[in-house]
Amino acid sequence: MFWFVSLPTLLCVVTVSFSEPTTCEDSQKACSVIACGIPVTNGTPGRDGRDGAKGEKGEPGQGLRGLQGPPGKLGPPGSRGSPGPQGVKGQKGDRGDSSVTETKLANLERELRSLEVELDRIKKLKALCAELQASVATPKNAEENKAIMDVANDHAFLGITDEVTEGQFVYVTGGRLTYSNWKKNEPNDFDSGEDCVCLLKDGLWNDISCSSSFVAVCEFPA
Ligand code: MFB
Ligand code: CA
Ligand code: CA
Repeated sequence: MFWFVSLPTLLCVVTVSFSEPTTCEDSQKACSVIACGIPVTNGTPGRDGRDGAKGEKGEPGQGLRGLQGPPGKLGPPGSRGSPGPQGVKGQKGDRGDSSVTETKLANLERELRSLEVELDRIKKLKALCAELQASVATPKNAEENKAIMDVANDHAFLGITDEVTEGQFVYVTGGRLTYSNWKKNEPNDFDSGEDCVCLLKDGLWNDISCSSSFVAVCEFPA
């Protein structure tokens, strides 16, 4: 055990062996400046020592990782990739609901039959007059309209139809109407099936079904 007592004038270094106990008095015999029994206080700290030699390089520190920065700007689109391998063949689909298709087909067939009947009637009208080297009367002005009305003296078919394009009436001999005398709110393609034209007793026109039964007036070239 070493006792160092720092005094301004004298220092004694006293060494003791661990084999025998040593009292302060014994030490005092060896060094008169030791004062026994007087509590001493620590001396003032000495000056800092010189810096030691540079240490070995330490292991990389495990410091706190910085916060993740914001995402960078979107880079330019990459080049188009090559087509991937062909996919696995899909499972066979469920059987389609053919009922809707069958219904639509039935409606179309019914409409076609109706048009065929209408066309047939027009053809018959044309054929009737054609046999006489005439055509179904088609008034091109009010005077002709009245003349046909007087001859027919009843409802009569005129040689006019919108069979080909609904709402676009043309002469059965070709060409678009240049004169008309429609009744109010006509033509109306009533019940979606009126493609022929009837001259009424009062001289007005109404579009009617081509399967109707009326007389026809044949018009002979002048
Ligand atoms: C309709 C007419 C149609 C038929 C129907 C009986 O007028 O446009 O051609 O004559 O009546 C409401
Ligand atoms: Ca029509
Ligand atoms: Ca009508």
